[in-house]
Amino acid sequence: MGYSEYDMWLQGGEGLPPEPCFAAGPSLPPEGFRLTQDAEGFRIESADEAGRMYGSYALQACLKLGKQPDGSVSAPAVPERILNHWDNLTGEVERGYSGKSLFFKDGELYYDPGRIKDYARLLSSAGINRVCLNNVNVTPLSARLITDKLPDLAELAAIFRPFHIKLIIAVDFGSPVLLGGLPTADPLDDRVIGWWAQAADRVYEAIPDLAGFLVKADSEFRDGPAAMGRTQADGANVLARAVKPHGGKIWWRCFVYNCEQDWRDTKTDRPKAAYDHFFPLDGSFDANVTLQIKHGPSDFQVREPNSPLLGAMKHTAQAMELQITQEYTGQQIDLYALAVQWEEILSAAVSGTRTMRSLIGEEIGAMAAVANTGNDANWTGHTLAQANLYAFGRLAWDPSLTAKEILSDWIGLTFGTEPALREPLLGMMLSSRGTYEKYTTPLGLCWMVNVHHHYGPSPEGYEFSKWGTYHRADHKAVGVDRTANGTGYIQQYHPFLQALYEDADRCPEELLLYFHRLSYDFKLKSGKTLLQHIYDTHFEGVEDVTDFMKTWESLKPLLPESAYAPVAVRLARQLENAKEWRDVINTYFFRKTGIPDSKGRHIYR
Ligand code: GCW
Repeated sequence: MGYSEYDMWLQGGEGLPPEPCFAAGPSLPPEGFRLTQDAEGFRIESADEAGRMYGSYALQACLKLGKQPDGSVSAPAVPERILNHWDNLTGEVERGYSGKSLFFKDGELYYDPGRIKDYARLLSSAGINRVCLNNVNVTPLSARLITDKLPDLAELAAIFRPFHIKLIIAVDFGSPVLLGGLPTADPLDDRVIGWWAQAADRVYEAIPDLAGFLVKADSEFRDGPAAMGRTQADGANVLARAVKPHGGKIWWRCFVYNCEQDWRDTKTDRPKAAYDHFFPLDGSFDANVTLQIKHGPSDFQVREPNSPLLGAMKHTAQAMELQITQEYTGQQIDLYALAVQWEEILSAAVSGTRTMRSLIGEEIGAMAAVANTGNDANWTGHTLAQANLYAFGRLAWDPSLTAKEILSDWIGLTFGTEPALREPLLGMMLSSRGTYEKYTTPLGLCWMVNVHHHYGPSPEGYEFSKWGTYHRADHKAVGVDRTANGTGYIQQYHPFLQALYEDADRCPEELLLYFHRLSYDFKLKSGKTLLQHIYDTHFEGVEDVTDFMKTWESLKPLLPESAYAPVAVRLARQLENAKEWRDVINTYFFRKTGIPDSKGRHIYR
């Protein structure tokens, strides 16, 4: 028997229906399955072992949710559904809010094999099939995962393998120097080409089904080809050629920008960087290179437009990168159901006729996301943040799902289908993203966070820094003009979107301050001024959190104490955070403008 049957029917315990019948479905797509039910029982058809496993999970979910198998074929929209851990070998997790690394400690691989097996099951049950365990910011320690740490990594790969999950390794572009002792990492140097080929041979001998390497190059002080006068394509291709004989791939990140900008420089505009660097290179990447592009042009902010690079390159494989870990979205203290934001991202237009969703499985051939898991007992710190991991897997499999469907399933599978619990919790989770946006940075304002750790408000924390993240608020206006008269960023979009974004009266309001510099008395569709809208949302956001607390309290009798109490503690912390944001942001704008709240609420002086 394959893994899936074993897990489900022999370990599953009492009360399960008879073992399903597994049937070959040679015409079904890879990893896909068809689930049916007749008088004999359940039947799972699939063309391969992975399909049997996913079909078994789907049946389990159906039974738990009280749904009937509908007999349709379920198959993933993209063949690679990738999780990126930002775990360091020290055991620390960059932007991690769920404890320490599940895989590493004190410079070594260190893990509980039973827990990793549970984790592999967890990920595969959500549809995830590729995992990179180490941080894209590769340290000298973790660079050695492709040398002396390789045998240990191979043991971990073996735990993931039965769950149809392949590993990816994040590598340092400077490895030929760092590990190989070469004088250069120049991708066109024969010694470097040879070094990477040998490194790949060694790695694939240890882990023959490794999916490939992930690279962050020329980004935030990482080594990269630009420093050697070479292009991003030169850099990616040297690695691609090394892994190609083994069937491997390269995921090359596009988060390349100038992180040493001078705030006085108003011409350089960070959101333009990815497109400027990569679009001209369309067609020069080898076929086994995938460019991994963050969904937005800034950096996982609460509200950004979609990256104009996604879908723009017609001859280059692309992956969309999302962030499950809540770096800028409440750090797993504040409730934030990312499925809502991701549904918006996928539903947004990329032209007059297409949405981002329609590119998934076409121009965008893979989905990747930064993990939110760690060694906390509940995996994700905030129990309700588990829904974010689940949502990523579900959306990567089927981008047409709505946030409501996904969250409703998650609540049903986690806490049961009792409507008295499910409906209020669903309502709370669905509104959580809007609430967070209200009390932090509405209208696409972005970047008013505390520096370094990125939790809590600091309106000018990044205003005079080198990171290229400015809102340029003064006493009259706020926002960066990204129109043709400004930085010209909007011109990177399809003409349909250019027309929409250029005009402040037509621009989607939630993105107004991303694209425009507007005076505080600019009138919104509601008739309110921009400033009054900012005041209002900040007061409302705090009220919303108070409502979340009441809702959660009302659900106490229906929840296990182990779920209830820790979330209640986090909601109380969220309320403090929301109040801090409200007061700091409202006071900031009041001090800039001297204009009071039209409703006379208290704004600190
Ligand atoms: O947002 C920034 C984060 C960094 C991260 C970087 C990236 C891994 O603050 O912690 O580094 O993005 O995506 O590479």
